[in-house]
Formats: sequence, structure tokens, C-alpha cells
Amino acid sequence: MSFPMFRAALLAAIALATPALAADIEIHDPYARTSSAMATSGAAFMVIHNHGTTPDRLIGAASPVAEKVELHTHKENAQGVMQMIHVAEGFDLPAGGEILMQRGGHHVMFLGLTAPLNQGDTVPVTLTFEKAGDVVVAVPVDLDRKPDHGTMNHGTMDHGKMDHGKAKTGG
Ligand SMILES: [Cu+2]
Repeated sequence: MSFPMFRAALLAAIALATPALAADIEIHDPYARTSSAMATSGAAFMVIHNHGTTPDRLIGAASPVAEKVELHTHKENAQGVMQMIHVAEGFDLPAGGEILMQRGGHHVMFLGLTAPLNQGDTVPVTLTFEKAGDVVVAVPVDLDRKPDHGTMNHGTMDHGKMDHGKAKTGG
């Protein structure tokens, strides 16, 4: 999707959200992916900025592309294996701060995809903030995207291959 389209979608979303703080929330560089065409789960990544002067918190996410959408992070277990963890309380978004959602870290998890995520698709994701309310983000599917520079080597961490013991993929 072109930048102007995304901008329009974002502005429309902001217009629908609670007026108080939603205008202070800015989403950068969103993308979604699955590990394979047969994957039953996927994830979305982005950077969420809070340009306001009040701290907020990302407390939930929703999307029609999956039966269940959760906020996840990765944590190394006692065996040194990275595992995904459902973070029910969500992520802090400090005033003037950001939430980095990227491969190997925080992400929006799609569990039980209702349809495959195809390259070029755009997936609507509703992020719910404690104070700013709902912000709808148009997330492009990018299956070719490599993990961002500076993150760990995630060769063994693709969602399709990971230990989903705590994530319940439904399959
Ligand atoms: Cu996950």
C-alpha cells in the first residue's frame, strides 16, 4: 500500500478513536508475515510512538484475519530456547516513548488464521490503548521482509517452527 493510502487509513482510524490521546499515537513501518503458506498463525510488527505527554498502554489487538489475536513477546527459557509468551497485561507506552514490535521481541500474534496471508494483502489490525482507545492500522503483508538490523539471529525463531506450547495455535 502506498504511503498516502496508509496515511489516509491512519487518519480515518484516529478520527474514529477516542479524541483524548489517539492523535498522539503514531504507527510506523507496520508489516505482517507468516512463516509459510500453510501456516495457521502469523504475526504483525511495527513501531508505536506516543507523541503525547501522558503515558499510555497497549492492552489489546484484534483483526478479522485470525480467530484469536494476542500481544506476545519472546523470552529465553532455562534451556536457552526462545519461547513466545502471551502478555495479557500488554505493553507500556511511555509519554514521548515507543513500543518496538519486531521479530524476536514484542509482536501482535495471529492465532488460527481465517485465510492465508498473501504477499501484497493489507490486514486491518485494531490496537486498543488504555487511554487513547482503538487505533486501526492497515498492515501490509510482507513475506520477504528480513528481520530488522540489530535484532538477534532468528534463524530458529520463525513462528511456524517455534515452541508454541504457551501460545495455543489451535493446530
Ligand atoms: Cu507470537
